[in-house]
Amino acid sequence: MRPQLIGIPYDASSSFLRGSAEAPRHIRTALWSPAGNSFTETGVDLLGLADGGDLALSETPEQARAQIEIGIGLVLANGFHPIALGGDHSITYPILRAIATKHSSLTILHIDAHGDLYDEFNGDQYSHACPFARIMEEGLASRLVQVGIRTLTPAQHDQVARFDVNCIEMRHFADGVRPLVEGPVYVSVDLDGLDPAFAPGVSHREPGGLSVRDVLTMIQELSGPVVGADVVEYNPSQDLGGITAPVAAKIVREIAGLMISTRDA
Ligand SMILES: [Mn+2]
Repeated sequence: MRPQLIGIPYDASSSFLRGSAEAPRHIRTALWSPAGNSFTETGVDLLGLADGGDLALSETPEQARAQIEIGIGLVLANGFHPIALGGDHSITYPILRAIATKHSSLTILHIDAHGDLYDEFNGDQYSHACPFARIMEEGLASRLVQVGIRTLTPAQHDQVARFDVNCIEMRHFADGVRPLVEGPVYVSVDLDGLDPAFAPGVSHREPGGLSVRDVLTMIQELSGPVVGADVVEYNPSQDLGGITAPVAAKIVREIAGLMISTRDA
């Protein structure tokens, strides 16, 4: 499978702090930094990894969503599997609208401190707190597996039940519960799923989270083809010494390696 990076510099649906629109170029810089080399941990050379650049996006959320859906559709039409560099987490909904046209049965592996399942947040159904409610309502995925969650409210517990989400809360992950994911999978990584000790450059720091190694292991152990992915919510304005960009890049790197080493279906 051929992955292609695609930058999605959009943060207008953030509920607290903006800044994640600046993330794509920082992630690319970290990915190709001469501090490292072009190989994944599993020995895949990423030299020549396709990069579609950044989408040009409107500040108007409705227009931006349409532009993201079209942009991802073009990545797919060109025969690539997208790895989206966010941006805030609202981008996952229009991405999945495009992906779902190609895959009738898809599991989403969603790594996050937050469920992002609100029916609406501050009056906005398309807030970065809501994408997985929209995705599940529209049937864009057949199964949603969440890992690292540690902020569920009663309203979100109701949504977990409504959409039959396999929600592995962080306290249960810490007890050894691990996701079982089979078949085609879309991977959505919100960097605030990691502990702020590993990834402080996020808008919503939530202590008590995953390690970088926890996330890499989950990615490397996926058995089904990864048909698309996003790495979202990196906020360079909140980072400390730029340590979060290499974390985002490392996750992108291992996802890309896994795609490259997977045969096309
Ligand atoms: Mn989050």
